[in-house]
Amino acid sequence: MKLQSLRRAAVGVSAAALLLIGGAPSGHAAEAPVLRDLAAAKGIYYGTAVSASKLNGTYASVVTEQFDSITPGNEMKWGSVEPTRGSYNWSGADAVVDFAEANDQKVRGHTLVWHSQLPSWVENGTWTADSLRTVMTDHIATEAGRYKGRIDHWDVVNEPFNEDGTRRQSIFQTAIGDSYIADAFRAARAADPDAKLYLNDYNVEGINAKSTAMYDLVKSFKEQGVPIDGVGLQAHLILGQVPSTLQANIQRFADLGVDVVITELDIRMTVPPTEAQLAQQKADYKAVTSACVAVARCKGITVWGFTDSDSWIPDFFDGYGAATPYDENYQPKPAYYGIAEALGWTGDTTPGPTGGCAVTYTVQNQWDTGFTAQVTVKNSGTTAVNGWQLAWSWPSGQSVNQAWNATVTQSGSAVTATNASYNASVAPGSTVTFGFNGTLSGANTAPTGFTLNGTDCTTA
Ligand code: 9MR
Repeated sequence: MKLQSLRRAAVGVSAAALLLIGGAPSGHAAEAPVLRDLAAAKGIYYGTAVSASKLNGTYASVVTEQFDSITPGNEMKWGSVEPTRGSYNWSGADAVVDFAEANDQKVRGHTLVWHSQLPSWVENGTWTADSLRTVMTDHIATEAGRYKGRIDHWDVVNEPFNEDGTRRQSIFQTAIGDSYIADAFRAARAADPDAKLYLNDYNVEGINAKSTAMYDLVKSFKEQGVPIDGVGLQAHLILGQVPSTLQANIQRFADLGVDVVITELDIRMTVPPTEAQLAQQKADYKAVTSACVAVARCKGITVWGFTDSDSWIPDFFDGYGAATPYDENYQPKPAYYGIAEALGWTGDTTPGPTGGCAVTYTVQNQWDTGFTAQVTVKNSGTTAVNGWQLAWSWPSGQSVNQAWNATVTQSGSAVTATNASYNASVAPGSTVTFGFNGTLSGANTAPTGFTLNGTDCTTA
């Protein structure tokens, strides 16, 4: 609790908000899971890529609350830090590292050597093997040296393989040759001996030609004493396509004597998402997280952006999106609960709103034997409700026989109204309305004591 308070204080969350976030002030509202705490209890970290320019407000609050590792999405890339030769811009990278230290988070440095987002003076330069090797190792010495002791992992070399396992013909490969990767790792070790050094790539999550090429390279590095500590499996996945060999692949790298981390997890789908797609995404996030938890040398997971409002997917894949665990309004999606469940959380996956709810119950029409009622439920809390059940008890023998905008069931005097597919989500401050016809046996006393997903609501 002390640690959490410090985290929250560090981003300036008010005392009133602290009460709402940390506690369950109304009824028996479920406590939202905290991924970083759940992950720590399993011996791993849970991280997110961040954009330095967005590290304020709600975005920053969620990053500090939920994650214990952050990765700058772009700010440490060569093109960002040295756009023209010899002229450096460390502002974004510094901001991310400073933020992490203020919030008790580790930093994954991303990335020292990559074919993409290179400054054009490197990409389009005329190089000999020696001249480019020197420029590359100087760059590593400068950047990894600047952050020496402050970076947990470095992605030393990113995406060096083609899909068939051959080497990508990057400027480094074509100018320096196969040895550039080992050269880069040696330079990184010299620059920051305490940072764990990673080789990172995509489409290497399952066992395939590309991941086998990575495996073979790591094996040869271990045999030759080239300093490597781990491999990063990016995991930019498609809905419903978590590779069945993910855990076995993690295990085979672990067996080589290196750590494994998931570095850029996202799971994209066609948009707008349906409830069924969001449920599948939950299962997929849970499966990836479980595979990591199952292997001792799998040290952590980073999602590539935690909110759908800060994800690269819509810009790169036409018609796809919704790839992260939070929606565009920072509300947790089912995927978030899938992660939490894989980390051992056993709470309610459809908690009531933190901060409460308010019900307005109106009898609109009444006759001898029956009546029509309308129920409006307001989410007066600070967290979204995704899927809801409103429960109450009849005081004078009424029963429901036909409902609209909800499915209503009754057992004895206990009534449960469940959302329709189109009104499952209730954002903070919003309302949802449904109605029904009931039958009477005498009086028509209005019910009180409504609960929304177990949270007590006030009645108007
Ligand atoms: O998230 C990054 C996005 O903002 C950039 O536009 C993009 C440019 O290539 O790079 C994204 O991050 C990439 C990461 O550095 C390496 N693996 C693939 C990621 C998604 O493209």
